[in-house]
Amino acid sequence: MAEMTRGGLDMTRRQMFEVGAGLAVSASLADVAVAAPAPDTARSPTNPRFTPLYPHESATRTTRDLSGLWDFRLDPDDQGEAKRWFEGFDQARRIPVPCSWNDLFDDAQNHFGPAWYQTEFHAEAPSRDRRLILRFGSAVYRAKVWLNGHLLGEHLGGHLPFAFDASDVVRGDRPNRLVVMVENRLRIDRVPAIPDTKAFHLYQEDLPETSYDFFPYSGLHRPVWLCSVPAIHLRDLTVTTRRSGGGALVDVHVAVSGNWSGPARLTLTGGASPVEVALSISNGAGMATISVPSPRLWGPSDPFLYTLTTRLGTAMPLDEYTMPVGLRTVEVKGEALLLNGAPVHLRGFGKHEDFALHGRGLDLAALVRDFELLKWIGANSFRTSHYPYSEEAMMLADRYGFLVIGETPAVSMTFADAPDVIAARHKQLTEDITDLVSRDKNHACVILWSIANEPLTKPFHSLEPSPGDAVAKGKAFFADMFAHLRSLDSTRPVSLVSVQGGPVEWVSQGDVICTNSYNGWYVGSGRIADAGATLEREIRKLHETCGAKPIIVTEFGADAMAGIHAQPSEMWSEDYQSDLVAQYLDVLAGLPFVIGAHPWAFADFKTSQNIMRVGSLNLKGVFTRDRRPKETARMLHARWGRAGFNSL
Ligand code: GCB
Repeated sequence: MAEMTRGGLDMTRRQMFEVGAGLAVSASLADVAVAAPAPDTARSPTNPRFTPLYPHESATRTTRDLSGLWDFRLDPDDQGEAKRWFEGFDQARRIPVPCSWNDLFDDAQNHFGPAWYQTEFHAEAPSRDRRLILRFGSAVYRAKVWLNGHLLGEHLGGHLPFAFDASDVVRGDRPNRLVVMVENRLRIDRVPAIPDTKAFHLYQEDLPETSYDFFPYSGLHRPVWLCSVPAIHLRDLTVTTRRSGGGALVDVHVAVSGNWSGPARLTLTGGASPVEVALSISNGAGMATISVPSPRLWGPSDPFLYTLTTRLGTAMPLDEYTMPVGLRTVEVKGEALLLNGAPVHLRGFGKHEDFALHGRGLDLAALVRDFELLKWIGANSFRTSHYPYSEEAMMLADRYGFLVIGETPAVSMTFADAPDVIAARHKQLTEDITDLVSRDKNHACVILWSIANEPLTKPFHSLEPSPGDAVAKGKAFFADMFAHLRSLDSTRPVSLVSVQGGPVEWVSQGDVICTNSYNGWYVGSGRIADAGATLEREIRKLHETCGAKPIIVTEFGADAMAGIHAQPSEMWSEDYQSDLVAQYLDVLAGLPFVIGAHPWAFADFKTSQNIMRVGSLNLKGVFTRDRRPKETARMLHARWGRAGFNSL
C-alpha cells in the first residue's frame, strides 16, 4: 500500500483511521462539547410503520402536495414545546418546503437544534369509508408532527418516508393547522453520528463537526402529502421477477389494511396484450404470479417498464393502485454480476443530493439534469452515497435504466464508542434498513444494497489508537445488518463499502466487495505514476482475502479546481484529476473480477468548513456544483462512449 507523509510520519490512509498520528493538538479541542444526550427516544406509540407505497393517484386515491411557502421559526433555546408552539406560533418567516434551511438564512446555516414549520390546508370532511394520511418524504433528522394541536407522532432518521393517519383529527369545517418540529442535533448516537471528541482528539477541526465529508443539511427535504385512500386499501405490494425458459414470471404479494378478505385482480399492461390474474386476499394477505411469455426485459439499453394495476374487490374496485414494473433478474455468480443472465459492468459515480440554495431539498430540475448528464457521459450506474435518495430519483432511475447501488445513511460509523451508543445506532440502522427495503424493493434499478459506507474502527482524523475489540464489535454489528437485510430481500446482493479495503472482516461479508481507494490523492499524493501499480496490488490482495467475488471500486479520484491546468499535471488541476481517473480505469479494466468503477464524485458538493475543503466544497466532482464539465468529464464521455455493455 502506498505511503503518505503527514507530520513527519509515514502512514497509509487506513492507518490514519486506525492509529494515533502523533500530531500536536490544542488542549481546547479536548473540551469541545459533544452532544452525549439523553437517549434518542423519539418513537411515540402513535407512530405506526409508514405506508410504503408511493402515493400515486388512481380512481380511488387522491394525493395533495402540500409543498409551498410555510411558516418557519428557529428554536435555539428549545422552548417551542413548553410554549405550546404546536398549537401555532408567531414571529415566523417564510420557508420553501421542500428545501434545507441552512443556505437560506444566515442565522440558520449552522443551526442544528429544533426548528418549527407550520402551514394550513382545507380538507374534505372526514368520512367513515376513507382515511386521510399525512406522508412526509423525508425530514432530517427528528420530526414531531401535530395536526390541530394533536400530536400525530414522531419519526427519527433522515432520508426515508413516514406517514401518520390523520383521519380522526382532520376537520372539514375550518382550515387545518399542521405544525412540524424538525431538529438535526449532531449526536454520537445517531446514524450518521459525529465523532466523540471527549474520547478522541481530532487533528482537524470542522465546522460543523461531523464524521463524514458532506454538509449536514437539515429540514423538510422532500414533499409533504395529504393522501386520501379508501378505508380498506392496499397497504403494500411486493413485486419480484423471475425467468422461466424464454418467459418471465412476476410474483406479486399483496397486503391489505384491516385484515380484509375478498377477491382481487392484477393486470399487467405494456406487452402485446394485457395479462390479468385473479387472486383472493385472506386476512389482509394474498399472492399471485403473472406469467409473461415473451417478456421485454428491463436493462440499461432498454429500460422498458410494464404497468401493474392492482384492484381490490370485483366490478367497482374498493381500491386501485398502479405502478411501473421492470422485468429483470440480478444475481452474483462467481466473480460476475449478472443482469438478465448476462455479465454487466457498472460505469458511473457516487453522487450527492446537493445543489446551491436547495441544499439537500428535492430539486426536480437538478435531478433531471443530472440524469441527462449521466447519459451524456456514458454512465450506466450510480450509488446513492451516502443515504437513500428521493423516491422521485428512484422512479426516474427506473425510466433511464440506471443500475443503482442503494445505500443506507450509515456513513463513517465507528466502533470505538460505548456499548449504549453502538446499541442506539444498531437500532436505528436496523429500522432504516427495514424502511429502505420496503420503500425501494420494487425498483428494477436497484441491483445492489450497500449497508454502510466506510465504517471505521475509530473516528477519522483522531490521534488515539483504536480499541483492540473494535474490529470484532464491527464484525458482529455488520453480521446482524447483513442478516437483517437478507431476511427482507433475498433477490438482490448485499455489500458494505470499505475504505482502502478494510477491515476485511467487515467487507468480506458482502456478496459483492466494494471498496474506496484514494491512491494518488490521500495516499501517495501527487505520485500519479505509482497510483496504478499500488491499486493493482491492493485490489488483487483484496480479491485473494475475500475469495472469488466480484469487486466494485466505488470511489477514487482527486479534487480539481475548475479552470486550473498544469503541464505536467499537478494535484488540484483538471489535468491531474483526468489523468488519475484514466489511470484507475486502465488498471481496473485489466482485472477480470472488477465489475464496476465509480469515480468520486459526479459533481462538486458542499462540506463543512475545514482546512481540506476550499470554499467548503469537495472538488472531486467531474462536474462543478453547477454542473459544468471538467476535463475528466470530457475524457469519460469519450472513453465510456466507446465502452461496450461489458467493460469499464
Ligand atoms: C471518502 C468518502 C466520501 C468523501 C471522499 C473524499 O472516502 O466516502 O464521502 O467525500 O472520501 O473526497 O474524501
